[in-house]
Amino acid sequence: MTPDAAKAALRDQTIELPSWAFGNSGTRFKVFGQPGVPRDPYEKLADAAQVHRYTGIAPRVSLHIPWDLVDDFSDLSRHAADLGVSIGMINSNVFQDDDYMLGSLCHPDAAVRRKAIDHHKQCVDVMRATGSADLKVWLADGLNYPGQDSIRARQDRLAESLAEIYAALDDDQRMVLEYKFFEPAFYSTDVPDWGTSLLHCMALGERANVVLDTGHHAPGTNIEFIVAQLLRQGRLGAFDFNSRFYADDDLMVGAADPFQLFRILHEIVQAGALAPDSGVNFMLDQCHNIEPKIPGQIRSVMNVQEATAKALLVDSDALAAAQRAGDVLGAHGVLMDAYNTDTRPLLAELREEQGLAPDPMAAYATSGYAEKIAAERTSGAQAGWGA
Ligand code: AOS
Ligand code: ZN
Ligand code: ZN
Repeated sequence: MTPDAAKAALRDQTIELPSWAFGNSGTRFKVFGQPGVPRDPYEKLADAAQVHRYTGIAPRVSLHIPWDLVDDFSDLSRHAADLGVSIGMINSNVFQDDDYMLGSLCHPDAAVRRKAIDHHKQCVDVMRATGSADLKVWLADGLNYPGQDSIRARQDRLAESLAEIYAALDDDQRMVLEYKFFEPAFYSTDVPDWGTSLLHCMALGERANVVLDTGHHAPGTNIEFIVAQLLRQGRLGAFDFNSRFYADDDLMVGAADPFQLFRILHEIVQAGALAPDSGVNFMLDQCHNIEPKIPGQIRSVMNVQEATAKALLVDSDALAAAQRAGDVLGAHGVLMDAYNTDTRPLLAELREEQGLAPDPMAAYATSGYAEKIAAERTSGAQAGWGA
């Protein structure tokens, strides 16, 4: 597509930010605190709004319950609107309570399953209060040892629990189910892959779709194939974008493998799934352990935007012609020409047309916001991972 057509498509793109990316995070070895870290969900939204302010394409913030629990969610929603953003997906959390040691929706004890189902119903209430359209479910459920529980019975319990949660949704609300091949369970995870997620979603109904977290696959997995397949079925509900070198590293998207990100976005563009009404929510799921959080999010949004611009610049007519002709190297060359295009000048131009600074990283760095929050947020505990 031409640069002008690419710019038109880029104007419609939106990326959702995770509230937890703004809190302190780390590994099991150490959590490094940073100055100015948000002390509550209100301050997380304020920081997320900075990312939108400088990039212009990050207007929604995903919440995690209970990390982002507040007394009045309508008030939090109004606060978001005042800041120029809105509340996106509501993530449930059934992995941090002692009761969930052996699972949540798949747990052998009906009382624990009841607790986990009721937590999801509480999340649906939060969706009603915030106007959020999507309930995002990721489960830590699984087994560490063969024989620990029945793999098959756990799938039956999962289907039953999910059906009750799905039935609690309003007609205009969706559920999205995230898969992950391992961690924290090391032998067998209950929703380990896109096939399992898709089977449960298909049994639930049309308003249940799959979440693809780019860090949740075995090394070498062809993620763009999964993207293409889910799009064919109209079942790709959302991305959790991040980068991984080894496991679920949650590093900045596009940092480890920008070519993979391009290949994923090429499938999205080919399927016409970039527009906001495509049903695919482009979300980041990252943790900034050693880099500053707000610029970390700005960089990530820009990485997705740059990869999208490259995917839009693919000469699809030339590509189709080469593919029809069986011209292997020609077709590959068309794709690589787009990937090797420097899209930064085009994006700088687009931002200027939208009244934004051409370089969001530089604009944020000179805004004084980082210094202001470091000076102001000196009392109280940080909110974030595990808060
Ligand atoms: C966990 O590995 C998943 O990526 C989930 O999306 C999770 O809810 C999120 O990363 C916050 O911990
Ligand atoms: Zn995720
Ligand atoms: Zn993850």
